[in-house]
Amino acid sequence: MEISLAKLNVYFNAVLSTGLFSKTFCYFTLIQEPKTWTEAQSYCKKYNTDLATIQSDEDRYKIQEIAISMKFQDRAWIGLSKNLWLWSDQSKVSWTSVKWAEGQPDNTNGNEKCGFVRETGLIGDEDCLHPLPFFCTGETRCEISWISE
Ligand SMILES: [Ca+2]
Repeated sequence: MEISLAKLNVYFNAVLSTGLFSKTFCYFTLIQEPKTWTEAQSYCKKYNTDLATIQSDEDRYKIQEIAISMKFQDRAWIGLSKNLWLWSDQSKVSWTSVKWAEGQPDNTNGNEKCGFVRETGLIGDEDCLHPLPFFCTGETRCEISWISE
């Protein structure tokens, strides 16, 4: 059976240990249960990861790949927030490598201090208390399944 990349679902746990699949498939994990930004960050950290950092074409491609495979068409928190716009791990944002969605950031009501990513891999700002699905980074919660023909 041939397994195409587009049919891979990225999910939870240990299939990787079989050695059948590349680790790159679990670069990010999408958690579909909506949480506030802070709750989402805590959730990722509980599994020894962090909210996703998205600042390269490869990162954007991974987001798109996961979104397609999980039929996800929404916004999801990533590890971006401002006072000074930092990633969740406190590293600085490389603004040349961040790509905003059209019309973003718009800081609606002056209250959008956290970053989300769309299924396109492009990012925007939103009220941190707004519950959204979210992307964790890291490899501790990865599982791969696929749909056969
Ligand atoms: Ca916004």
